[in-house]
Amino acid sequence: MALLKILHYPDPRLRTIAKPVEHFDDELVKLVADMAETMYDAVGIGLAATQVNVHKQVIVMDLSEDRSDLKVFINPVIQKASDQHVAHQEGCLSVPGVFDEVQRPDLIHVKAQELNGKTFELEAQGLLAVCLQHEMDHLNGKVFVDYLSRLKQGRIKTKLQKAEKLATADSVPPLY
Ligand code: GNR
Ligand code: NI
Repeated sequence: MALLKILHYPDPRLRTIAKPVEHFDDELVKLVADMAETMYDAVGIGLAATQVNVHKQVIVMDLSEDRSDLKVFINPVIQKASDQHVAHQEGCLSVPGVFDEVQRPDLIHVKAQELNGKTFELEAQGLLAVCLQHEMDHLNGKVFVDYLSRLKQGRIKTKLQKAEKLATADSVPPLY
């Protein structure tokens, strides 16, 4: 297993559209294991492959209190979404330190595949629905800040670019 590097907004690679998984092989098993390790290490509730610069339709998630219920969604598709929307406070491992409200359909019907290729369907509501839509957006090159005002997007970009600069400066200390 290995920890993967999480891309940070506004990295243009977060805009890449993920391709469907075709081969349910050992390479996919390794990717899912590494993504799960990375998600647990970062204390997130979900992670899309896009965020670790792998552009395949793969999502890992664990909404359990004790982090013991790993869920894997390969090639997910929303088959139906309710007209009724609900607001939820969202955060993102690719947008550290930023939390804001996003409106999304309250109830969704999703079809996806398991790690072994088996197809399953589920009806999601509440946090599961929010998280699934947030992760599926990543696979489509979308980040939750895209739903916020241009003013907020600009402020978030500036804040994260400054943080990135500081992090780079810290890792290369001056000689004197
Ligand atoms: O850890 C995460 N928490 C979260 C909270 C509210 C709505 C969505 C999320 S997903 C996020 C992890 C992440 O960035 N996944 O892409
Ligand atoms: Ni995210």
